[in-house]
Amino acid sequence: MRIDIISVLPELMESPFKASILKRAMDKGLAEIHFHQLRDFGLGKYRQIDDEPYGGGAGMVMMIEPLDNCISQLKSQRDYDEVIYLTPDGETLNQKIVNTLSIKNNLIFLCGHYKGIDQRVRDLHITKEISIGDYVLTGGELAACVLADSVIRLLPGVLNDEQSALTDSFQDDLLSPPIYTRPDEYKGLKVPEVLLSGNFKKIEDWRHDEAVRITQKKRPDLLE
Ligand code: 6GU
Repeated sequence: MRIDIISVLPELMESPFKASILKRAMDKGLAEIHFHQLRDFGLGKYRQIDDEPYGGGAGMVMMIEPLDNCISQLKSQRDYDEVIYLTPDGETLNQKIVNTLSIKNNLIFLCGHYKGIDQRVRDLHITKEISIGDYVLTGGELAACVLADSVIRLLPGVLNDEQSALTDSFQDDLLSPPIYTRPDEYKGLKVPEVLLSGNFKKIEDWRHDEAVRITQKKRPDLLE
């Protein structure tokens, strides 16, 4: 998978892909991330990328021309499955969207800033708009990292068997059951007997029952 990320602050997004599982995915060539500094497509001596909104109002708007030039250049080089705009007014990200994106080849992520982008960029190029939750960030960069992380970890070969994504919370619309490791008793706090029983059928049943109980308690909306 190749992800092209367009941003005025690409340096904000470098470190997540330089450690641990995501780094290994990059090193193995399973995922490629290319950052594009929107300012390189800015207009005039000052490489302008934003301007005041027509009709007045607070905040600046990202201009169409630099964005169109950047996106069009990428599109001339390869076909993209989706051009995704990270914005608080997009569709709220969930595991289903992540699963769908994980089978694509080429994605563009556009990180919003200021008051947002000229509507005509959305009309012309954007195929999907994603938010990572109902709160506001200073820009789309951290959201782009969240989205890239969630998608890349699903690519074949990124996780090993122990980390398997199949047992993730949300993959079956249930939260994960409690987990424990040694010691089996700590300051009087005991590990549930069933987990020490060696009876795999009973353990699986217990885990499922706990997953349902915890989902009911914390996220009843997932059971509907
Ligand atoms: Cl994608 N961008 C910004 N600026 N804020 C957000 C967001 C995105 N998702 C949730 N809050």
